[in-house]
Amino acid sequence: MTTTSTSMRPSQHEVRLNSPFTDQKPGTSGLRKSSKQFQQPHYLESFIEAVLRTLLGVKGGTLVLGGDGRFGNIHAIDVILRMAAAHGIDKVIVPVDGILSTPAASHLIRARQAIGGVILSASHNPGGPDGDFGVKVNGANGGPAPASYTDAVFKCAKTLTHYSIIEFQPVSLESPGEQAIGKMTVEVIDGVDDFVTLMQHLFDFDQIRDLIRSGFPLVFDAMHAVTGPYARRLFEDLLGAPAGSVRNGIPLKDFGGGHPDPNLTYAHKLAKLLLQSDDYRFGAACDGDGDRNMILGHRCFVNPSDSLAVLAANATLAPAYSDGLAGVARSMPTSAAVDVVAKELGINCYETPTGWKFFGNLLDAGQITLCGEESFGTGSNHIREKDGLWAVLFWLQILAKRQCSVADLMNEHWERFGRHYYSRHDYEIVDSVTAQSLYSRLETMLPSLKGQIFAGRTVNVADNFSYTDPIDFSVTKGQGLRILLEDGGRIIVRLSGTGTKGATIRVYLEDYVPSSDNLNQNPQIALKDMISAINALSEIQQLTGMNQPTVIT
Ligand code: VG1
Ligand code: CO
Repeated sequence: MTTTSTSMRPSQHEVRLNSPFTDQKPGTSGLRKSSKQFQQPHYLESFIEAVLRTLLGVKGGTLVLGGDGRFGNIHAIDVILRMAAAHGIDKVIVPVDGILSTPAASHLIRARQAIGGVILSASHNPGGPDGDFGVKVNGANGGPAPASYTDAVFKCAKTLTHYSIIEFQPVSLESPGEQAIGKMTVEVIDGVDDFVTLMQHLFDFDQIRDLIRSGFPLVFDAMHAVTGPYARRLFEDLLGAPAGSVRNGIPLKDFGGGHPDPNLTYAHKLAKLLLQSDDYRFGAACDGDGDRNMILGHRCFVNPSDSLAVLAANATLAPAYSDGLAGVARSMPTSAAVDVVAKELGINCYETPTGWKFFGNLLDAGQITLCGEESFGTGSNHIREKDGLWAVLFWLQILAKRQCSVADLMNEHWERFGRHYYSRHDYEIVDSVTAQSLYSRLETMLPSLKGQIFAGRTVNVADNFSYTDPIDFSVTKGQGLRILLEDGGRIIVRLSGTGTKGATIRVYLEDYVPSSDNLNQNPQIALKDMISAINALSEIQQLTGMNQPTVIT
């Protein structure tokens, strides 16, 4: 039973009561599932109904909508537009072809004073009919919705009996212009323009252009995901990099069969170009939805935790940050490299749980300017998401000012601040029950570790990380098992919240050496005692049946 496009009145469809959302992990932003799961009848619709019932200001409000171009993007945009119209949204801003990166969405929400945005992406997870799809909901500040909102959405979804949608032919997303669905305006915009203008305000494009033209060959891998159109405009059209500097620049529904996660495993072709050939001086890649980044120099991989520290130490070289930083923040498993920089700068450094949403309050309150995560995420107060291309431009800005190589910059940084050797070991697609029991067993062993010798050092702290937000005092518990050793060594074990197949166990390893020490070891060798100590304690290899991690970063 639906109304026709001429009457434009919302029609009620009955949705089965056995809600499909009961398996959603609590506290996770949005919904990330297999494309197959999203194809179940009314699955997407029930989630969107709950979102539109829970979001503030829907009637008469403006919404931003777009995605990373993966399989399901265009269909979801069509459904969400018709549901938004049925719920009384006044205007939806959609980019051409529905292609919108997560950072560009965050910027648009803020710039257009929208009530929020819906971003269609499963981020770094593969796409296509056999891959994953996702719906992320951001609030009016442009950032990922807090747990209180997502919990309310799932609560609402469980009790739905119907959803509202208008029957209407799909809106054309081919070129900019205004269209209407009933009383609602659909404004199709160039999705690249606003973001590029923002970047031009933050960085000195003339200086970066001079660097690139001075014989500084660079390569950017868009991994056939969302950043291709942005990167081509930025690097090739505006900054003078030769055509072809942006590789895999056309967004594809299945990312060309790849895994759009910019790390040494999934972006190995790019890594090889920088680490094993002499053709390029700088390389970078972003993930599916454009919020992550990997930075590479000639024969030099920049660890993401170090990247944040380098940006903080050199921030004043970029016009946007020339007045200095209010403070910085990092997620708990991110190395303390930025803490050392913050100490020297005399600014606060906050430690938050994993996930960008925890930076939101600190950014909104003006307590921090830069923040980052070990998982290739870096960002600033210019938006409320991590921003892959922003980080790449920031690095180029610093290199343009300092006129040195990436490797020289890293070496100088360690000589000044000391080095945090760092590595993350991921065990992917582990049986969920096995992973949970390994984690619980390890947690019960922690209290007896305190004061003991572990990996040859005294254990100062062994606990499960709990966070009290310094702005709203909300408490978030159970954010990862920590073993903190004397002299700054840290071992952390967490279960991933973003995987869709089984469980992923992440083991984070970190050790600090002062600048007088050996700064040029392979991290796997520098961390070998910690690696064998945690492997033995957790029995991770016996319990998972895996004799090595799936991904080592
Ligand atoms: C991972 C990362 C985390 C990041 C999250 C979302 O989460 O570890 O740092 O914030 O992905 O990134 P988990 O729970 O799998 O460890 V994205 O690019 O999906 O916004
Ligand atoms: Co992402």
